[in-house]
Amino acid sequence: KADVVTIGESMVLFQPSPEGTIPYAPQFTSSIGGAESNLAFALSRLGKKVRWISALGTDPFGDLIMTRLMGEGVDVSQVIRDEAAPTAVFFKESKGYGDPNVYYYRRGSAASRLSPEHIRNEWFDGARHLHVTGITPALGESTAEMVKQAMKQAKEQGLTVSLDPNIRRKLWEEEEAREVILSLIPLCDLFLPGEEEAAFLLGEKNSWSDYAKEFQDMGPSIVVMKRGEDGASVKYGENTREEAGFPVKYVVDTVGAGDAFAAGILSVLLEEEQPFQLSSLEKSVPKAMRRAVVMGALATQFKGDWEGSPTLAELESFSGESQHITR
Ligand code: KDG
Repeated sequence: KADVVTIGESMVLFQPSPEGTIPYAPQFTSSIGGAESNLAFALSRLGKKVRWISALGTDPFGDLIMTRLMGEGVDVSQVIRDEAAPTAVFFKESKGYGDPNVYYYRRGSAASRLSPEHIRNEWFDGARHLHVTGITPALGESTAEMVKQAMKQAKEQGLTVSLDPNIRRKLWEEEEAREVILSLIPLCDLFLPGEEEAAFLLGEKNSWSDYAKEFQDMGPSIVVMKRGEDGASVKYGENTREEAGFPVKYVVDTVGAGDAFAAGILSVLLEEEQPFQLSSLEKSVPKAMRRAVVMGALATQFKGDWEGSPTLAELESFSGESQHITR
């Protein structure tokens, strides 16, 4: 059984230690990153059952990713191990100002060879919801086909679907990115663009509700636009709502914040039996949006992509819902 299935590449992540630029790094720490596994970790810490699916090499990097996910209670039973291709790695370098620089070594990786033929009914058996991002279709034509098919099949098997465009310009050409992501929107129930991504996909518009309406007309019943420190806006049915940002003193690392945001919103929406029906959304959206902005803000407080993700008890205490005793 799984509350959420998520499909997408994880990579081993190397970062200079002590923090600094790559050419002068005496040593590197190793961890793992990947938008979908970031979401899996965050949801698992919030008490949800998550199945993460991707392909990994049979190398030690693949083993490292498997053990990290298993250690956090994520179901990895459907992960493919490909003897003929490596696990991807990436490097993140932070200069202490602005967003970190990311360098990918993922071309030809095991996950980039995923194709529709890999999809199994077992991927979605006993599950309620599928979450995918625009990173997977950026890895190649076969992965783009795979994501589209997976979204369709998940719907056929009764799952609801969310899509975070997660546009990574280092991975593909703008025109292609726009076309492919627009083609996936009709297949999702929840669409989660950032402000710049919405403008990238539709061109500049006058107001948030113009973007939301146009996305909604393509299919999703709820559209949430992330505005970084300014919070987020949501539209479902004819309802709109603004959620203020959750203030933080100091941003350490913005990578992974969008994934934590998505985990926050899903963890609340999925408390409803029919999460994307208007009556359910009317009930759950205020709490879901609040939790999403808190999760996103907290994720900026840590250097790793997901390690700082809170447990449900920590989160509830932090947002004043209950008291968590720390010492
Ligand atoms: O959303 C965070 C991800 O971008 C990061 O963990 C690495 O998946 C990754 C990517 O492709 O950039």
